[in-house]
Amino acid sequence: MATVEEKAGSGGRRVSEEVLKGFFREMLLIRRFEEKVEERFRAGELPGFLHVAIGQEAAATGVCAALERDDVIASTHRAHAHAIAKGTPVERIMAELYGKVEGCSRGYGGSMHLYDVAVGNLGANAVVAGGIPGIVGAALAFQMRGEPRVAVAFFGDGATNTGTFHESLNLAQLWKVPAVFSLENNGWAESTPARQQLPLPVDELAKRALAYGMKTIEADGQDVEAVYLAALAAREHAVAGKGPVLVHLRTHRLTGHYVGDPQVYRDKDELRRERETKDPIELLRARLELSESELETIDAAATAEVTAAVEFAKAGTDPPPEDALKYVYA
Ligand SMILES: Cc1ncc(C[n+]2csc(CCOP(=O)(O)OP(=O)(O)O)c2C)c(N)n1
Ligand SMILES: [Mg+2]
Repeated sequence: MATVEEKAGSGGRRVSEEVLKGFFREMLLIRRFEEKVEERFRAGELPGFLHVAIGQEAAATGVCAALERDDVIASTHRAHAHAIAKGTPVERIMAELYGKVEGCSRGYGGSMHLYDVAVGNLGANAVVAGGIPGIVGAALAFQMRGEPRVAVAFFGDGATNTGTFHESLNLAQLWKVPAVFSLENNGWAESTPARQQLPLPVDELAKRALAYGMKTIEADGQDVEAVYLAALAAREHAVAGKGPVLVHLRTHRLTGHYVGDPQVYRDKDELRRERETKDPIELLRARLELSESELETIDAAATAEVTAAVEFAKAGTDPPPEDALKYVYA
C-alpha cells in the first residue's frame, strides 16, 4: 500500500513524488506488457480474444495501490492491468496468455480468466458484470467474520446496464458490506457509445448508485493521484462499517475494444485528440517532469521485464490433453 501526506493547512491529502514515481513505473509496466501482448497476438502466438486497457492504467494502479494485501478484487474481460496492479508477476500472466501450466490460472483461463487468489485476485470474468455479485459475497464474509478487509469489483459503464449490477448494489447497501464498486467509465460498451446505451449523460453515471442510497466518490480516471485518493477514501469508509462505496472513474479507452478491432465506428479525429490529451502515463510524466534519462531507465526496466516474461512463457509447459476436464465443476 502506498502512503499519503497531509497537505499543509488544507486538511486535504497529497501523494508524495516518490509514491507517484512508483505509480508511474507500474503504469508503464502495464502499458509495455499490453503492447507486447498485442504484438504477440498479431504474430499468431496467443489464442483467444484479448482486450487491453491502454489508456485506463491509472484506474487499476490507483485503486489497487489503496488496498491492503488482504483485500480482494474481481476483474473483467479487460483484466491484465488489474492483475498486474494487484501483484501477480507479469511472467505468470504472460504464461497464462500462452496457455502454459506456469500461468496464474495454470493455463486453463487465458486473458479473460486471470486468477491469483494468493494476492487477492478472485478472478477476471468474461461475463460482463459477472464479478460483481461475488464481491458482495466476499465483503459479506469479511463483515460476518469481523475482518478489516474490503472487496473491490472492477467493471465498466456497459456493466451498469445489467440486472446483476443493480441487484448487487441493492444488497450491498442493504447489508452495509465493505465493498467498493470501481466503475471504469470509458463511455463505450464494445462499439456502442454511451449515448446509445445509457439513459444518463456519460459523466453522471454515479447517479445509478444514488438510487440505492449508496455513497459515491468521483475522480478523474486519467489522474492516478486522484484515483488513489478516491479509492483510499472509499476503502476507509467501507472498512469502518459505514457501507459500500461506488467510485466513479471517468476514463478513456485509447485503443479498440479488442486487439484487432478496426474501430470503424469511432471518429478518427476524436480518437487522435483523446490519445494526445488523455493518456494517463503522459499526463503523469509531464507532471513529474521526468528527465529523458530517468524516463529511459524506467522504460528499459519495464521493457526488460516484459521481454523476460515472454521468454518465460514460451519456455513453459503445455497442459496435458488428458487434463482438459480437470477443474471443471459443472
Ligand atoms: C453478459 C454479457 N453480455 C454481453 C457480453 C459481450 N460483451 C463483452 S465486453 C462488452 C462491453 C462491456 O462494456 P463495459 O462494461 O463498459 O466494459 P469495457 O469493455 O468498456 O471495458 C460486451 C457487451 C458479455 N461478455 N457478457
Ligand atoms: Mg465501457
